[in-house]
Amino acid sequence: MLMSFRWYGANDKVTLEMIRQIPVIKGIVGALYDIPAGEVWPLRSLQDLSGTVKSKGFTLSAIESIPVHDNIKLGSGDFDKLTDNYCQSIRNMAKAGISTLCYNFMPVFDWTRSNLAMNLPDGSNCLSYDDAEVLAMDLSKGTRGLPGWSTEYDASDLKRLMDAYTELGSDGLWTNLERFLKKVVPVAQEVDVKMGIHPDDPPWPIFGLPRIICDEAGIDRFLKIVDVKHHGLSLCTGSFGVSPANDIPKMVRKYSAAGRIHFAHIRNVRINGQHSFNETAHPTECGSLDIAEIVKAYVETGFDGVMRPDHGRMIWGETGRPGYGLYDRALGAMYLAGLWEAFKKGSRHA
Ligand code: CS2
Ligand code: MN
Repeated sequence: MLMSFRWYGANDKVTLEMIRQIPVIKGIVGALYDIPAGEVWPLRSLQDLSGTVKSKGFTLSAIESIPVHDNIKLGSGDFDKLTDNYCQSIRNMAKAGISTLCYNFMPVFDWTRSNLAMNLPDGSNCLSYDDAEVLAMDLSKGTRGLPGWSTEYDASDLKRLMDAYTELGSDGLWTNLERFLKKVVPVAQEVDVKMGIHPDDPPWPIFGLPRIICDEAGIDRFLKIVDVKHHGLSLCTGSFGVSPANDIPKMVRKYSAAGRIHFAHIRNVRINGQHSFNETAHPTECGSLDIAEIVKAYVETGFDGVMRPDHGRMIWGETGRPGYGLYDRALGAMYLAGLWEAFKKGSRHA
């Protein structure tokens, strides 16, 4: 297992020098942030990123994420050209020595929250989600000013996209995912890049848009599309875990034993009601997920992929990118590494 930390590049307030002082971190999860969705990620830029990370003593353990262009998800327009570009980005990743790729297939919106700084009783703050608040958001002016959306759409683009996905529905989205994977996965296999899809976050449809990677049934269907090892999961406990029906330790056991988890995102969440939750500190006692059982499942199935603490709270007065401050993620990494060491010493994989 390679304990890693997400880093947003030269503009990140959390620097590689800071990350280096978290004793357990060996890998950096990075991305290029100046390439428009759909274009090839240049070899040279990937090599530069990898070189920067290496010069501070880390491995560039994963790319999170190469965005999948909406025309791929919609199966429209320049689908073939965009997919060829995606394949070329994967080839370039391999040439730059990067082994793991995280991506997602969520229509229009990536992760969605109603509050990016919900106050907790201990004085820290965290990301939270409540269906009623999300559904009350006014999308008629586009996404500007709404919490968390990295891509800004103006009103007419947003409406056009949302109408197209609504018409497509989840069957159409599955078809396009299948078309995409049948072209991309053979390339990933050939160049030995492990692909892990990130689940939909939250794992239910929002604004009537289809979402398909939400539970075990969805994962089973997904993995069968191309039944090879390089086609797998970025299993995010906090994304799947806000649905009480998802038994995360069981899912980890099943898919890790099958060798299909390449990237483990670990974060805890507190479920407050139907489609309502907030993120919490990592330890089991802080939320609704049994993080110790989850790490145990990884250890006992011999997980050898990339692991990272996922979103943290903002603590000790820190401000910055919601979910991606330094302090709480560092505490999370230490906790996960402690659990890992303890279970490893007690298991036959020691
Ligand atoms: C999030 C996502 O849960 C998470 O890790 O921060 O934005 C995630 O990076 C993407 O959905 C992966 O494609
Ligand atoms: Mn995640």
